[in-house]
Amino acid sequence: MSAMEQNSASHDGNAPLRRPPVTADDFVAGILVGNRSLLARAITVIESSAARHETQAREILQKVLPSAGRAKRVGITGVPGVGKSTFIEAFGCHLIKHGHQVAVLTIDPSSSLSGGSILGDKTRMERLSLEPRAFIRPSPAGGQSGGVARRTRETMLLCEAAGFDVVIVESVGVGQGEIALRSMVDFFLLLQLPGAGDELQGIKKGIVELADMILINKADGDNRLRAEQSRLEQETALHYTQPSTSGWQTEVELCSAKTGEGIARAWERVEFFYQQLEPKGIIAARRRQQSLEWLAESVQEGLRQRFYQNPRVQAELPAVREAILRGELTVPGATQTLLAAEAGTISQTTNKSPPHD
Ligand SMILES: Nc1nc2c(ncn2[C@@H]2O[C@H](COP(=O)(O)OP(=O)(O)OP(=O)(O)O)[C@@H](O)[C@H]2O)c(=O)[nH]1
Ligand SMILES: [Mg+2]
Repeated sequence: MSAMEQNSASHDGNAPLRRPPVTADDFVAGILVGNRSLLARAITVIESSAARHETQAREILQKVLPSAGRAKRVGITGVPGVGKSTFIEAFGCHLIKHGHQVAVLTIDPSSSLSGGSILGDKTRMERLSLEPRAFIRPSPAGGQSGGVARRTRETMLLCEAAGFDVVIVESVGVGQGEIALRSMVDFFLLLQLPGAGDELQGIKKGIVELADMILINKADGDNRLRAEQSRLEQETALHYTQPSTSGWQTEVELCSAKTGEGIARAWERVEFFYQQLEPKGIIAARRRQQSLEWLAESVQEGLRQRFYQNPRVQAELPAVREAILRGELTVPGATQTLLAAEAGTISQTTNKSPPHD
């Protein structure tokens, strides 16, 4: 069952990893019995963009698929400082106390710069990270989706197969990330601050419309009254927006991640959401739709990769870019040239003319 080849190659080639080889079957067997270390390593394989990992990642996913899909998938977003980490700590601990196994996939937008927020989250999710029934995985933010890691969907499936019945995905509330997050979770929770209007909180109206629940956090101490006020305003505003999920009226609740008030209530509402919508097939329908969106994205990513890895494109690209910079070639013309190069239908390069002005 174990691999014959030695998998000691590393990314840069000068610091070989001397781990014993692990096959896709090893990973799958480990994940299915809830082995944390193999789960974590499988996620690393999934997140890798090395070609040999991609093949193994596909095999792992294919094999865990029948055991995935049973978790409640909850997305959490909100502007920096709203209390996402503090909330997830309180919420996660509450769930564990009630017998759940909780996976938390957090996105670390700063990992490439400093790794700072991972350290921050370790201290802010201190209790949760010590819970044997919790699994916290920070992932580097993905390029295009801005705020959700490139492989969050796959990671979620692995966590489900490993037995986690609640998967929380956190995204930083700064823009398009929320749309990507909405397209991979069942329930979408937006944390807001008391008092300030949406504009001041940097939250676009479109994001509010994605929410199944708006939770006004920090509703404690002097903030309590302002939080009540915000709730009324939000509720009024919601009268004029389309619900994010058909058959579910978006709710506004108050909570304090710090004191724990409202945390139990928030989970009750999530459970109620499933009780109401699952029997009607609304969750399943949403997931099917999400799979199609995922397929479209995945095909796009595959095409983009194949395009830029094509040797003819690589040969053509520098000259085409130069020609655009010199103002000699239009972008549509350049695109046509590159697509034709990829398809193998032309072979001439754009800069064959002698270099004189
Ligand atoms: N009073 C009060 N303070 C809170 C509450 N929740 C979080 N805080 C504080 O708000 C600050 C930010 O909390 P975080 O949990 O780090 O917020 P975050 O949304 O994860 O922030 P980023 O990771 O930077 O996006 C911290 O100082 C928390 O202690 C709350 O319910 N009440
Ligand atoms: Mg945080």
